Amino acid sequence: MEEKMIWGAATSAYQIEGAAEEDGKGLNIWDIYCRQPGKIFGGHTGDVACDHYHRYREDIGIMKQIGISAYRFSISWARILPQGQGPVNEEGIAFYNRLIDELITNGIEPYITLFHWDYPYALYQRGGWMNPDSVNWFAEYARLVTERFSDRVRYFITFNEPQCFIGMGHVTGEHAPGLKNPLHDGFLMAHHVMMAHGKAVQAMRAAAKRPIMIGYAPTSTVSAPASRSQEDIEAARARYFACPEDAGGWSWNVSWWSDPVMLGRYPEDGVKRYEEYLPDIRPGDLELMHQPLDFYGQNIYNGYRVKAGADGRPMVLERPAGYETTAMGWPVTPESLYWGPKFLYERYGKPIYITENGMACHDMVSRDGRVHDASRIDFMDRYIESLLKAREDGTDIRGYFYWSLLDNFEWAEGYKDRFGLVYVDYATQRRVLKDSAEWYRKWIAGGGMGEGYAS
Ligand code: IFM
Repeated sequence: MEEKMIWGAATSAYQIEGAAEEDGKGLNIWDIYCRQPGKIFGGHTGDVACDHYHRYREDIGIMKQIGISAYRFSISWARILPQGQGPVNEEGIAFYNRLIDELITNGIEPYITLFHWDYPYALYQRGGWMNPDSVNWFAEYARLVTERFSDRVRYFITFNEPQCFIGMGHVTGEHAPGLKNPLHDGFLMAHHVMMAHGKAVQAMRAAAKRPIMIGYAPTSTVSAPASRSQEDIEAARARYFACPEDAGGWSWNVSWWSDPVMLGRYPEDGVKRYEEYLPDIRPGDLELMHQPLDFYGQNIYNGYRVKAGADGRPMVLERPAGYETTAMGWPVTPESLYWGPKFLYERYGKPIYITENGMACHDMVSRDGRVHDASRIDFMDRYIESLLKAREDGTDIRGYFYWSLLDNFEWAEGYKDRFGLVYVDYATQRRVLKDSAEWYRKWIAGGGMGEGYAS
């Protein structure tokens, strides 16, 4: 690969910023949801989080120390548009201007995600993603972000993990706004989200102050072949892109959320399987969703193994007894960063960024004052090795963002789970760089195939 590989870290607004009601910010659905008893572990909220709103300079200093060349963060929609649309909150814009300027001064490329789950409460009260106007609301917000920041920011991502904010937020109900709507509503909201993506891309291209790069960041659990045989590889690929037979599992799906955006059509098997839940798909809807993109992001944490069964159909293998897991019980499967990007690149043909990858560990500050997170180092080492192997084998991979820079608010799990390269003591807001931050620093500084690597 000729293209340079970027090494970054990612966060999202609600998970780190805090300042929930400061400087004119409007409320979002997570502000409201967290205040309902029993919804979040320990009754935690994002009201203060990592206080990044006030400590962003220190945090950027840490990024510089680690040596990351790119930082992926999200904008809090309600911080800059308190009602979701209409009057602009200039103090909110000023915060992001300070953040962006500080990143650039420190030689770190900003990657803006427009939407990472914190939907403005005022728009939710108007029907949220169920309302067809949500398409225009998002495009208006995207236009504003582009007008204000594209003089300095080149990379933009529309949505982070639409599977989660629709599936977990509006169908299974464990995330904000906590709805358990019928599946038909889920499909309608998904349709609106992808139209909102397309309309936003059009608005952003029109408003950009200079050429910008736009991508999309869904998530997937990767289907990896049990062996290198052609049959198993085909079986794994088929399973990865298939729409689940059980419509209840629909939202955890690659092709439903990406084929319309990347290829301009819904996957055929899904259209047949989910016929009874489908919204009214009007002429022009799919064309709108399918706007030219510059890259395709993917959040990948783990996967499962698949082999070709005797009847040729994909068979998912049981995990072996005692398989490796993270502190949250997620399987550790480094091969996901080989097969996921490879299959996605073959299907969608766009440069790939791993927009999130990481693990939660049982981190603690030891007596020597340090955080010895050996298992995170091993995880990163093995996952990155797979990713670079895929790159060597011809998958066009442009970057890797570790999730997350800081320990932060892990949604329904509150502050229980720690994903950061940097430990946060929430009582004092003291930051401690973990051993993994030092490992990543060395990696980027030229160890292995760090910055500037070209195969
Ligand atoms: O913290 C989340 C992030 O907001 C979205 N992707 C998965 C991460 C870990 O659960």
